[in-house]
Amino acid sequence: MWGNIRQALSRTREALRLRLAEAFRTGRSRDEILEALEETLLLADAGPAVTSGIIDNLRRRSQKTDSPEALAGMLREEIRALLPVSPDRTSLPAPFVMMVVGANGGGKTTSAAKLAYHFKSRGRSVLLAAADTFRAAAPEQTELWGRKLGIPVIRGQHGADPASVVFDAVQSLKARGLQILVIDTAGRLHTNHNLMQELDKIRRVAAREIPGAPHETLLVLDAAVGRNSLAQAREFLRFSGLTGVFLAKMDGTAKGGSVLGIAAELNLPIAYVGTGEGEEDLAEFSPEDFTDALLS
Ligand SMILES: Nc1nc2c(ncn2[C@@H]2O[C@H](COP(=O)(O)OP(=O)(O)OP(=O)(O)O)[C@@H](O)[C@H]2O)c(=O)[nH]1
Ligand SMILES: [Mg+2]
Repeated sequence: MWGNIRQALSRTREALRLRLAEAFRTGRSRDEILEALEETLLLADAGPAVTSGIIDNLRRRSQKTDSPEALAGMLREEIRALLPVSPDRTSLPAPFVMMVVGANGGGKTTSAAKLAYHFKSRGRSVLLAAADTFRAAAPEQTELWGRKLGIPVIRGQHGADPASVVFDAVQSLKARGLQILVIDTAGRLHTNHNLMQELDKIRRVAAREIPGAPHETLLVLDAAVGRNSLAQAREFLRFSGLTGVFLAKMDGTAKGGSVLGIAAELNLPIAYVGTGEGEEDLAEFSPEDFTDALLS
């Protein structure tokens, strides 16, 4: 029913499979293998720093054993070790406030709806806040999701202060005794400081009403943008106390290797992966599953 990482990575795996088979072809020398792997990792958008880190480690570790099988095993270990382990999100304490942030069109509203539905399906009571008061029709988009998924939505008027919508949503969460609040926010560019500060204000309002809130702030990144989203991600990290990444639209790209650069260079765990446009197209990210899906 729920999407899975393996299926979402099919385009990436397709792009890697022949190259990996070629790299590890019997009879190749260690240097030939390493050179082919380096090209493959760069092609998969892992980025120069992560790629040279992996290759250096493989070179060092393969002094004694350099069979293709041994190198393939080491590659798997190196990739796995780069991915920060995500905290277990199966039994979140209540009340729990989760916020999604990111650039325009990255997939925030869809991902917020998927998250709300994900928790609801696990028996939690959920509320959605449509705190994107900037883009016309944004609150309606969240309301549509709410109606479809049977999840209540708190919204504001177009142009209202998003922090006031969050204030209302937190009050409603408490008054109704609901467990999890998922806040959708407007798309913004990392270069726009006013909008970045608005995120800080939303956070402060939430924290005043529920200590520790927002407990989770996920940066929604479009997987197809790959490494080009890194500069943007760094600014969000600075302003909004990110706790993880929601990598949306993984199903539409062969650049799945960008996960490695994003996770390692930001030192942020990937929490979830978007695997399609529907409410069930969400996968919890696990470094093991990702590595297996990528390499086999
Ligand atoms: N294939 C696929 N499409 C997705 C996924 N997540 C979102 N989308 C699509 O991406 C488009 C933009 O999604 P939104 O959720 O509206 O993005 P947003 O970040 O809220 O956009 P703004 O509010 O305008 O900044 C929509 O057509 C979604 O259906 C995903 O995981 N896979
Ligand atoms: Mg949106």
